[in-house]
Amino acid sequence: MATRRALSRETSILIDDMLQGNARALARLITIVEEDDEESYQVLKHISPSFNAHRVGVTGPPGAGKSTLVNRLTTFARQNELRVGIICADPSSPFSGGAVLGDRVRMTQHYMDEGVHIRSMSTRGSLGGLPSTVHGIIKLMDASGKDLILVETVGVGQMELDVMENVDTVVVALVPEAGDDIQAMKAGLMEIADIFAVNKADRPGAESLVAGIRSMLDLVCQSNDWMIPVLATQAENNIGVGELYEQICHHRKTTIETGAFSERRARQRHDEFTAILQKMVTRQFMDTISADDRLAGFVSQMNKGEISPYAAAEEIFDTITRKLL
Ligand SMILES: Nc1nc2c(ncn2[C@@H]2O[C@H](COP(=O)(O)OP(=O)(O)O)[C@@H](O)[C@H]2O)c(=O)[nH]1
Ligand SMILES: [Mg+2]
Repeated sequence: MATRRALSRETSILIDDMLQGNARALARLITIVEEDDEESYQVLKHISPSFNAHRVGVTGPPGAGKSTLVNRLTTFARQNELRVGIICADPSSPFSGGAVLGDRVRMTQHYMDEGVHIRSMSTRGSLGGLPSTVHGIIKLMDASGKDLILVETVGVGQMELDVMENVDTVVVALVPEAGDDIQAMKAGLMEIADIFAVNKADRPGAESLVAGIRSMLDLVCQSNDWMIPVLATQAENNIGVGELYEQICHHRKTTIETGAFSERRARQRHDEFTAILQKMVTRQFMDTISADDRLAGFVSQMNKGEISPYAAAEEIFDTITRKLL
């Protein structure tokens, strides 16, 4: 077996501090988890298994007003004395890094608030963080005692949809622009939304977008337990955001009552377990292959095109598992 590193003393102290609510310790642990290596595994293994925060994803096209909504929702949560974690995995401006700056400006009031921890993840190239990393950060924030975690992603790709698999409530933000409802359908946003926020409702076309989404929802089979609300919001003017906040709370309450909440969490845990196991097995196999000339031979034959990837994988798999079992 590959040697498994134990948690370093330094990291162990960081974890203790983070569990006491120390913001600097939390920030440093997030950096460790972002590395997605052995140390990050150990950190995630050690943090409390009892998670209490409600995890809310806010997704939608760039410019829909997601950051503004998150900012407003944070204000409501703070009025209710909830501690808030914000994760912006929004690379809307990967070239200039403007997303981070913009979000900072939009969330200035919360930057000075000790009850709010903000983390931007747009440094990781176009995807703004891998789903597994975002999931790790969500857990860290949860373990550090946050009550509400808001995760902002741009709803454009599979990665972002995967991030949304890791939350309890998904808010899809759209704006009244030509064909936005159709865009939402194409991007797979209709399937993942628990709540729709038609933002920039001060602009023309908002009402018809609300109606369009409602009629689309009528076509798909909705669960009887939760009727997906379609709300008109003006994040900029703080109109309709209180209702959005209430619907988020309502979604939590309802799904806990129906059992959908724990079902979703169970599915997330299972996906996570499978992903971890896959990584561990792959790493172990790769180590074994590089330490064994015969096995490495299959790989180089495969690289040269002399045998197929299927044949190489099968030979190697059979050889290793015969030894193990
Ligand atoms: N007209 C109008 N503009 C808004 C509204 N909400 C946000 N905006 C503006 O839309 C722009 C994009 O907002 P932002 O929150 O950064 O969008 P994001 O890319 O989805 O995070 C900003 O200039 C906001 O001030 C709204 O309700 N009405
Ligand atoms: Mg944003």
